[in-house]
Amino acid sequence: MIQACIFDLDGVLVDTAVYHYQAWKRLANEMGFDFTEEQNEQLKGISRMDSLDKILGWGQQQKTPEEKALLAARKNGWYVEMIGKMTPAEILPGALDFLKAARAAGLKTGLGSASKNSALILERTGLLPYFDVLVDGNHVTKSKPDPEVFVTCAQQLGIANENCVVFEDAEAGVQAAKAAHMKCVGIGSTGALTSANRVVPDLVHLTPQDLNNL
Ligand code: B16
Ligand code: MG
Repeated sequence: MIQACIFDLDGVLVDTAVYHYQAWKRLANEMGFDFTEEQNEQLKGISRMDSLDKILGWGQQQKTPEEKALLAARKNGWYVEMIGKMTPAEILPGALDFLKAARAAGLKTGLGSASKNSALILERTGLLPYFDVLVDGNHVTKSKPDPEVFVTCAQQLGIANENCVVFEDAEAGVQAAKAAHMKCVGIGSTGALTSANRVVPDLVHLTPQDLNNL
């Protein structure tokens, strides 16, 4: 019996991937190389430092840990400037209505995001009041596909893992949900995220009542 919904942020509730892409691209361009939107797909759901390592690999750049910290901070400065201007109009289709319906149906709601900027994004988009618990990159040490972020969220919600359903747009996140023994709804094109229990294009196509038939 499903008792809680745990939502990933980027790609499920809002599309911040476009801002991540712009900021990482600017950083790569400063270092003298570029990467494609297809490559950017690989950065979805993984942490800031893991993203930087991948990008540096694409550009064949060697950096010290100190240089990497400065580069990540530089990218984050540009990113925060962009997300600081987000509005509720940027909530993805169906997300707000689904959150409201889940809470009205008595389900607990939690956030399980890799982002260290989740509070600012939720505040800017007006989504903050719809969550019982927030767990993000500030509270965990291991990145998805490790299940730590979802397990921590379930613990804080006081709900057994088996009774939680995770909403994810990234393969690493689907694997994390499965490793936590939670149900998983993939958000994206059907055909991708094949290990999710069900894949829907967006939250318009789902009701809380559907969750007990996953
Ligand atoms: P930050 P999610 C993830 O968010 C993004 O998908 C990923 O591209 C990003 O690197 C990660 O957050 C860290 O974000 O730099 O803001 O800490 O999909 O887990 O909500
Ligand atoms: Mg995501």
